[in-house]
Amino acid sequence: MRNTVIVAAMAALFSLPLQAAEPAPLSQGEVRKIDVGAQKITLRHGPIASIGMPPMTMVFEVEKPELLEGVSAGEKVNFQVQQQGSRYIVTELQVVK
Ligand SMILES: [Cu+2]
Repeated sequence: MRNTVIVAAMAALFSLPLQAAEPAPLSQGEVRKIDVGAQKITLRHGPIASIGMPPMTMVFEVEKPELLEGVSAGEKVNFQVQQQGSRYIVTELQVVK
């Protein structure tokens, strides 16, 4: 809450649009494994600036199973991830054609 107020004050001060209104840029990855039942996806991903994560291969949760539709292992994807405590949740997933 306090941070929100500070960010809002700074945005007003510099007449910039609020960062919160804009989603973080998508991160790049390659699909290693998909588990639709468990709503999980294993990605070899590049750096994720929004959560300060270096490149690695790891398992993510997906916000909803529909995100995994039409996605296969081996495909390159752009994705958005949100950190909730120790959970990393993919909220957007696009196959790179
Ligand atoms: Cu990671």
